[in-house]
Amino acid sequence: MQHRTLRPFPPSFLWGASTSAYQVEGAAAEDGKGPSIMDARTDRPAGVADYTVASDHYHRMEEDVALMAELGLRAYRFSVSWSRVIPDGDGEVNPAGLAFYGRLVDALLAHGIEPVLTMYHFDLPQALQAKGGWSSRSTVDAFERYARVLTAALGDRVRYWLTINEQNIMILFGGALGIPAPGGDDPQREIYQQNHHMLVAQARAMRAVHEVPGALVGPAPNIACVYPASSDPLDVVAAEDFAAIRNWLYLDAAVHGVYNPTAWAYLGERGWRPAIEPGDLADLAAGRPDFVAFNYYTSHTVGAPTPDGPEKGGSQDQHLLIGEAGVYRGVSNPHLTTSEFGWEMDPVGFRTTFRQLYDRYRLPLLVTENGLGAPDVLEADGSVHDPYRIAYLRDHVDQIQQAVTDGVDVLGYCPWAAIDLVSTHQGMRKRYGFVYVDRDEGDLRTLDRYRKDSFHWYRELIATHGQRR
Ligand code: BGP
Repeated sequence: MQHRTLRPFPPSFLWGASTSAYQVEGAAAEDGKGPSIMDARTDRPAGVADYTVASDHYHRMEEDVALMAELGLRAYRFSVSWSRVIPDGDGEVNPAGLAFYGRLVDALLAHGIEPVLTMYHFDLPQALQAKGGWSSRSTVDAFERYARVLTAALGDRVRYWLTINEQNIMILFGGALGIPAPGGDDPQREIYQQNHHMLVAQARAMRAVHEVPGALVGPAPNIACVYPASSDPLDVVAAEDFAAIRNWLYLDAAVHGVYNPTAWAYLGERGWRPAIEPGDLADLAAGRPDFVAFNYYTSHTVGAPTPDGPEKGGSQDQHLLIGEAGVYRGVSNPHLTTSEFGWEMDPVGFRTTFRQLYDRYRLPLLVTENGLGAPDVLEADGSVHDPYRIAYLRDHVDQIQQAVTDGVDVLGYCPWAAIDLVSTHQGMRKRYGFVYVDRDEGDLRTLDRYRKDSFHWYRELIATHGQRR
């Protein structure tokens, strides 16, 4: 039902915004930073921006934090570049790299902005990749050690910790993100071995965070409700199967420390179950989150598969579903419109996703990404008119309040992105920020910052605690 009397946002609600290290920082080889797999990417079409300079946030951090303060942010969700802190992933700590994040955290706190720190957002150190990446058990140990380096350095100032950003999208649609494909005789089996290693690494990192008094930790997958294409019971089963493979596999493991049974059966039937070593299940069981963070851009709609397909697909774009033979077939939802980049926009599905998450896990929920990618235009007078983004965000905030009124415990909302940054595979022409960054794909121009119309809109919304929107 649509509530007519809405509950206000909780007083402690964290109005925030998000970025990730490799997409915003630049300075890809400065102050001792080692290369990450994102620096080593070779799959971008010619002319699409790389991450060498990105939004130059590394050099303009104070200016960017001042803009966040002007926006009124109560939280800023960013990620740490693992290879900036430990250049080869498991060796010497780079004090200059660590110091950057110390300065960032101090700048945020000085403005009353709560830091929300993601340990790992797609950018595995290239040196670890060269040693097998997540196929190697040693990467689990390296991640735990890295997590402990971060908590030791920043645990006195950072309260909210996120482990791994969108592990599920890395596993299911890694090609769209530029994650190197696994080798081996059966790459799909290998990918679920990598997934298992990440789950164990995440569990150990959660335990490490809990050794810091007062620190809170959560996983940060991309979660989308999955609709059946019709009331045909076979479509309903396909929707449940895809939800298990896409969503619940990751969160059942993170929250309850167990594999989701539907997903486990799917893996078993295909011969893709990972090898589980002694101690892994105990590690999974011991890593308990305090909250669930999730990214939401769109819902998905699926039907039962047709007899001969479709083949597993989707590597071109993480949210344009094709399907998987014998499991599900992605279909477009006739009730939804799409963004310029083809992603369906579904604010009501956002509320449904909140409800499903809260029903399943009964943990506070923190939105760590949500937003609209569009090719914004900088006008001659320095303004940027992005009414489409305001409409998207307003519709989604409306649905958060419906979810709050439903009784869901919502900690905060960190839309993507605090400022423009380089998209995962569409460069600078797909912008998300409240702040425009003056550069395009190849031409770095001034890199100056300009407030978009959505900046002024969001500032007003935060100032009125969600009332004026
Ligand atoms: C999520 C990622 C982000 C981000 C966003 C938008 O998958 O966590 O890193 O980029 O989606 O995606 P894109 O840049 O492909 O539009």
